[in-house]
Amino acid sequence: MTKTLLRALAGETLPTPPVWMMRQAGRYLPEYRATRAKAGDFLSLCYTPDLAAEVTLQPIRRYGFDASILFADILLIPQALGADLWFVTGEGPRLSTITSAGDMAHFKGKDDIHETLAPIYETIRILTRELPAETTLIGFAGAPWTVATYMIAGRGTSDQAPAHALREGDPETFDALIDLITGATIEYLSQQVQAGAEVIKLFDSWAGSLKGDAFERYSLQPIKRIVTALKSRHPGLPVIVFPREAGDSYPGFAKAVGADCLALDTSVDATWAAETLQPETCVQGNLDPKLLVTGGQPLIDEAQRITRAFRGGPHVFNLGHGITPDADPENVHVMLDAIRSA
Ligand code: 1CP
Repeated sequence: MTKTLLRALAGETLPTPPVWMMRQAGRYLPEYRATRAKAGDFLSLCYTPDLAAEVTLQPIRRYGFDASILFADILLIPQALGADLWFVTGEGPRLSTITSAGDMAHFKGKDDIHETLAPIYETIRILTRELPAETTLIGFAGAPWTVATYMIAGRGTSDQAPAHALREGDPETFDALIDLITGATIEYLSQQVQAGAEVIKLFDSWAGSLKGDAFERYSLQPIKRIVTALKSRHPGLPVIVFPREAGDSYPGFAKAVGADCLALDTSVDATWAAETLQPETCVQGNLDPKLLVTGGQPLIDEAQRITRAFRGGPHVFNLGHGITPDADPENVHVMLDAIRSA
């Protein structure tokens, strides 16, 4: 096995960690903005395999990252299930909302999503042909709780209040929604693997707003169900999980869900994580994306501090959240040089 990402995910300690970035294909790159303009809008870009493959490849050409992440979005599953989805430029995603069981009555079943999602599988097939031999292809989906927060509120929210309200006020409807998303996600990711995705990442971006029993029931358990099903269908498939802002629920999480790697957000201290989390699992993270905006010596120092902190065990270098549109593309070269010379 020569691909460095796969080696780290298998538990190997490497002299230099494999590197990729969350949202590495995105608006901070002029070539992304050009291809997006050609597609017309964000969803057309996701559903046009040639163009989606092109933007997936752009950061690989520019920086030679060790991994490439499929260009798509976590909100394509809601759309495939029958929710309305559109993007408001400069604001973000908008979806139809869910306030009662009636709003889900017209949804499709978990096995009926592939007609909508077929272009995504085609993007993966193109990438398996076009990616450099040493680059690992990561497929992904949102975790059920995070996807549910968007489906219920109809947009991104800072406190996920509408989702919490449905969870507490109408648990039957909420549980049915989580179950539907979980089942659909298993089918979607399984098709991604069949098309050529070598690693799967699950993004639970809003895991941090669940506490105690609710965290266990709606972040951990659905993720565990997905990981278990995928690994039984695709033995040996490596899985990365990102329970963002899970705080004191990070320890034990990867093991509990059966994942191979735990992605860390910016709030997690690398020295603490090296002592507490890395002995149980490969860790991924966790440079603050703001440093790619501001750059300079603080960027170099922090990239090297993280690299050195995790040097004693399996580590995948990444950001603690997605790179932002105002990041300077030159700073990514600075980050890579810093990691390699740490
Ligand atoms: O204007 C544009 O061009 C759209 C910006 C954009 C991009 C580049 C969106 C809208 N989605 C994406 C691609 C994307 N999204 C990828 C693949 C590209 C890559 O990583 O290189 C991935 C993995 C995602 C995942 C995603 N989408 C998450 C989970 C990760 C995270 O950031 O926490 C979430 C929450 C989304 C929803 C979403 N899609 C887009 C936006 C702006 C948002 C967030 C909306 C909000 O919360 O308000």
